[in-house]
Amino acid sequence: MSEIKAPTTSTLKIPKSPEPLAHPMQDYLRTERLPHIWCSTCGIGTVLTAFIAGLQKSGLDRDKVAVVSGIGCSGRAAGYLRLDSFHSTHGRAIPFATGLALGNPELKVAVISGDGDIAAIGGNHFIHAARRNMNLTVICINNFNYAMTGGQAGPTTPQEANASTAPYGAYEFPFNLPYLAESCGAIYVARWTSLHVRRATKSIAEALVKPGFSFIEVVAPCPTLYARRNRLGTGLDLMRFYHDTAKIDHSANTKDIDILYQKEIVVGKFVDKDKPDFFTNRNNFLKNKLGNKYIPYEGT
Ligand SMILES: Cc1ncc(C[n+]2csc(CCOP(=O)(O)OP(=O)(O)O)c2C)c(N)n1
Ligand code: SF4
Ligand SMILES: [Mg+2]
Repeated sequence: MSEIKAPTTSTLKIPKSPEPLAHPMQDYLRTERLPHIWCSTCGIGTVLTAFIAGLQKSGLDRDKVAVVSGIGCSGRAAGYLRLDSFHSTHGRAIPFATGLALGNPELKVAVISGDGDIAAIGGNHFIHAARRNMNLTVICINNFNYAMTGGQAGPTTPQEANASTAPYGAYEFPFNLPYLAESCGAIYVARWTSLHVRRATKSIAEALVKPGFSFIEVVAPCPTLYARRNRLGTGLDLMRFYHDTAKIDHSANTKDIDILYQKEIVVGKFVDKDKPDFFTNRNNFLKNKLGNKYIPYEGT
């Protein structure tokens, strides 16, 4: 019987590995920070993809764009972006972003953060930034819970949904975020799910170039906490659910689009109107009062 020889490095033909393909969005990502922290089939990465695509589509000069996040799984979004981006503190993304916008009116400032960050601890900042028509685009990734800290119920948890602090189901009345945003004065309001990547991308591109306060809610799966606790399956199962139950209705009245537990989700661009943004309003008002004595505000 002939002896079988193990291949040596001289006999073994190792195919030359092709050059690794560059990720199409690599230029916009801090790749040195990867791998990211998000769980498999989590929806946050999809929103980040939509944001980068929306930014590219908007035609804005990326050197004049800043992105701010708060704390939470969603709050990690800013840190992965190769832009001027800030991972601020819980609930304080909007005031931080407001400071940037005030300091440099040439900047387009976007906030990407979670439902807890924006609507609970940061709720007060949210309503006042919308009221002032501050020049911000706020993107809220709504996964219906405080994911990072263990799946507690938050201000958007639908009634009946189970959460670590609501073992018999949530009973509080949740916020309808588009209605809240519109009521407070937002000039652009849309809601999508993480399945609607192209539509969310288009909304982000539109919102980014619109002066004033724009708001986009993106409903996204949290498979590890919200979905597992409610036995809803993986993120893919939730994407199937969005596919089967989301209804696009741009003409829906925001007051009618509450999200009920595992029921139809109305999505669309609900508000797109013009109103003087914070700077225009301030300058017009004070110019009117003070005449030539007034020096228009152009940043610090
Ligand atoms: C002042 C303060 N309070 C509480 C926390 C704890 N905390 C960290 S993340 C988080 C919840 C984040 O929820 P959400 O904004 O919905 O983001 P998600 O993790 O769901 O993406 C909380 C309560 C904190 N970091 N700082
Ligand atoms: S805990 Fe939920 S929200 Fe956080 S990364 Fe995992 S799946 Fe995403
Ligand atoms: Mg959340």
